Amino acid sequence: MAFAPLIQRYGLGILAILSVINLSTAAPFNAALNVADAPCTEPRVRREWRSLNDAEKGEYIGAIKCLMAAAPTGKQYFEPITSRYEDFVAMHVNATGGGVLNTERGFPMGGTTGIHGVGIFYPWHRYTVWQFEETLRNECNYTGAQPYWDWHLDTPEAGGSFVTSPLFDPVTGFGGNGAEDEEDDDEGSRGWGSAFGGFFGGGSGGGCIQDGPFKDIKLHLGPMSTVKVGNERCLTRDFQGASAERSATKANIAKTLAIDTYASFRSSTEGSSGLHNAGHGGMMDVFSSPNDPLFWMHHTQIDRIWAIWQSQSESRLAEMAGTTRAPVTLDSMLWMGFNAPDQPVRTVMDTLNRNGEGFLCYKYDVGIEEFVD
Ligand SMILES: [Cu+2]
Repeated sequence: MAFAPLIQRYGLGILAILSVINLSTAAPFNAALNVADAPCTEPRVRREWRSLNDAEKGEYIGAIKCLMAAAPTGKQYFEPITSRYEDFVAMHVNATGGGVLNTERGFPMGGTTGIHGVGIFYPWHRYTVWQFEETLRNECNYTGAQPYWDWHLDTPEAGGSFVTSPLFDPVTGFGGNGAEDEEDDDEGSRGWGSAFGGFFGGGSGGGCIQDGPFKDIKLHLGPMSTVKVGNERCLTRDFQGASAERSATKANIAKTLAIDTYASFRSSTEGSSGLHNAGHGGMMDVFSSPNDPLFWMHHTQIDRIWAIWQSQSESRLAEMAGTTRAPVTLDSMLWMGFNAPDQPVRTVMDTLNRNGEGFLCYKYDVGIEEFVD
């Protein structure tokens, strides 16, 4: 099926709409389009999950369930999509593959395309988290900011532990581990279907999650890059708490924040420091990971780490490096398919849009003081 030309045509359509909107005085239909006149005067404040009260937590979970119950917009491009929530999963699957759909066989997984292991990792995820937050607010009446999961608080040195994280609370959180899967311990294959943890198996779970608000949801995208009808399954998790606790230490985070170039900082986050993997509880399905709502909590923390790194020098608001299909610059486009207009990297460099080139307007409640004395 000729998906790629369809999407290309759609992309051009979006550009046409953009130019019309910019020339008219009509109200923009999407905050992301309202670039020129969007001074950030009242930034939303993103807070750590455990600083929300129970009502706020309930409102956030309820808004996600609302998206999961709402009609999809992308079904014409990705047939398995069943909900507005899965629009976002499909975008991540597709962007991971470089934005080119190759139906049944999925996407080529290479180091020079897509959104992981490449320079565009941070800006692309910043943009998609923002779009998710906007969608919760605009389409599901959510009134708060996107919360984050500070996994450092779940390390023994901070007085916690991964498995007892309040994020996994069955009532006020996202529910806990998947059922123990005996085969998972030696086979290592079950993790391919796990949306959270256990990419290579060997975690303490591996089966369907057992409790919490998402216990009964059905996944339709993935595993991995597969996008085809007929893959309905439960949400699985496979906790690998020890590796998460090793990575999320204050010393390790401080060391990562002390790196002085974006290129090294980015590759350390995704590689040697283990920070990106920390919240994924080990590794998780790199393509369809947003199937698990914890994805957004984790990636907001990852975004916070970038914002904190940026906060150490003004020049970092314009520092970009690395590759996707070509060298990544401030002018590289962030591809969001049917979910949102494509935007150049420069528009998401500053969460407070201080130079007026972007549209973001948020900040984090706690900054570098948490990790650096
Ligand atoms: Cu990702």
